[in-house]
Amino acid sequence: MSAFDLPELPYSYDALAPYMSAETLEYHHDKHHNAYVVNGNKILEGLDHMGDTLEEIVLNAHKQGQQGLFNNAGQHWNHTHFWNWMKPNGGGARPGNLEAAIKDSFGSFETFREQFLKAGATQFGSGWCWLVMNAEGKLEVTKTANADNPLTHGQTALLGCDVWEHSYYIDYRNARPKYLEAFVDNLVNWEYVAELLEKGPLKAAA
Ligand code: MN3
Repeated sequence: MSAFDLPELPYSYDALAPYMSAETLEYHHDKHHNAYVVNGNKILEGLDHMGDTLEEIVLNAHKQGQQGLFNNAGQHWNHTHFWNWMKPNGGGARPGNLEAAIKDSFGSFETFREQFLKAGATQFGSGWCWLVMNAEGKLEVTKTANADNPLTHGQTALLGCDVWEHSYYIDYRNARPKYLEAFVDNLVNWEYVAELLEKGPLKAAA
């Protein structure tokens, strides 16, 4: 991989309103995500080949303690998925395979929802909350700080929510729990989550 590219949003800037405003998406995608891409590319230029895929670069940066590269590559990976984890008129019913897996691991969707909201609300400072598939193939809820993500924990990310203040402060001010509820109930693209579940464990040879 020679350089990171900023992907386009899979919908228009105003498509997620009122749950996530055009102003939030303009800043979050055009400024924040773009900065991770630009800064990551600058760091990559000064290093030997770090990998062929973004996943390999994230994992190699983590292993080699390249913190600057890890922060930018990790956030590039996180945000590239984050845009796809949302859609206009999101939330609602889950595809059958996903619903069955959630019931199998959590007992009910409500239990998963509670755990996910709690993980996001209790992540101290900046970070992410996740629905992951662990090494045993079970689903679980986790949280990570800053740019960290399930890749470095040997888990497959199925869903992630950005709880950095830049993701919600324009629309929700300090009410992170309200943002998390809107994310799960009105924004999540469950079809994309089901696709990732179908793909199964990430086989990153890093
Ligand atoms: Mn962000």
